[in-house]
Amino acid sequence: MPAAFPKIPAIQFEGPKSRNPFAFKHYNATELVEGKTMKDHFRFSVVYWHTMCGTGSDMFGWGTWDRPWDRSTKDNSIERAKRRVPVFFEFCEKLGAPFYAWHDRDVAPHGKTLRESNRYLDTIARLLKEHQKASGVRLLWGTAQNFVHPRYMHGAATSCNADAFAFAAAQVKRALDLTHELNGEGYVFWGGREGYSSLLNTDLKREMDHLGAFMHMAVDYKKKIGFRGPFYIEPKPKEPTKHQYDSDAAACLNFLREYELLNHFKLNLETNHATLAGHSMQHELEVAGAAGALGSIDANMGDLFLGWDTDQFPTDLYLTAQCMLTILKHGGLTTGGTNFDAKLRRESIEPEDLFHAHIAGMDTFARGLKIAAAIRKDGRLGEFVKNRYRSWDSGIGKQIEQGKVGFRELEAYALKLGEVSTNESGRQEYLENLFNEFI
Ligand code: XUL
Ligand code: CO
Repeated sequence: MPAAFPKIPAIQFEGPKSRNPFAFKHYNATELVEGKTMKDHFRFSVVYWHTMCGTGSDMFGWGTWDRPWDRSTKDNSIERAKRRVPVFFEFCEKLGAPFYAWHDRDVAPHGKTLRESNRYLDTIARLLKEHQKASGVRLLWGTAQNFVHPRYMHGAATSCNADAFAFAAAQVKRALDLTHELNGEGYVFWGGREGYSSLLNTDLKREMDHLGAFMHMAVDYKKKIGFRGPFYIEPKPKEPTKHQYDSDAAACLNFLREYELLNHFKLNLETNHATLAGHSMQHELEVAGAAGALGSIDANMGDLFLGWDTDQFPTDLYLTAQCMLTILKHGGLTTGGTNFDAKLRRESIEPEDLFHAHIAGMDTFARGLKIAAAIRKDGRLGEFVKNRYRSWDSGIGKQIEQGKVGFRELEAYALKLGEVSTNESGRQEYLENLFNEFI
């Protein structure tokens, strides 16, 4: 098959002065930051669904992207699925992305039966394996698409229909087998339609119990096949349902604790999902980090004026600097990665736009990393926070943290003290300006 991107060379690092749009200005894979290469900090990953299967359609209009490699084949055909594999790997190789991610039903088409779908998936799996081997591009995570087909209209693991639950289990089983076979680093559960549109027709407790049972079955199966990669839950508060059970990091952690699953899961956090939940991405990262559950990120951003899940490429320096500050604080990404769950704008219609978008995302994250590392090296921000809590390092604060005092002792202490007179300024504006020094 001829090259899909014949005019585009392998993207190289040329430095900030370069004016070449097909070069990195800031992402330099081998450059060390805090003793680790940029390649290892980020573990950048390209998603199959938006990159190969996106069409540019939205709720109001048909697709706008006419991909040359799709022209000779029919929608949802195995021939089209086969043709897309080499195109995808050519893209990842030229971009220098070390990882990729898929849903079962975006690499391979839906069959008329589960058996036929499985056969399609096996055919494509062989191709993916060959291309992974030839290119060195690795699988960051796999996942099952349990939300597009009408059988999942009421949800999958949380459906009112037990047959849909069974079907979803069968699908996840195969997706796990395949992730394992392709040496995937992890496996993601995003609760596509695990939620409700109306409480009038919903038994919330029963649905949550079913979701817990489903996850335990997945953990059991993972052990059975010897898959060692982590499981991740990806929070999202709404879309497509009005309330998704995995609504944000805190809700996911609560679910995992309640159903005794926390040892088996970490979180895969996505920026646009965080903002839909009314949180910043940094908030979600901090919440996950505090629970030791910061696993991986779906790197994108939303548009506050549109308000829905626009999945734009991350080009906001404040965002990436804040993300990297928190990620570095919690020890960095290990099995996870920086996965571009992001899509081109409807008006960005040419294949080369895929390169511009990913280069932009990678460069913005590289700058974010350098900014975060510089803030950490400077030390003023870290020192400010440390100093702000110094009352806990000795005296009564230390005794509280050590569990040595209770309400009685604290009452006696407070009576003696008379009043809290030592409050200091939070200095928010000073710190925001300090942060800006490094942008
Ligand atoms: C949907 C979304 C998914 C998950 C994987 O909003 O983010 O693509 O990342 O199922
Ligand atoms: Co995602």
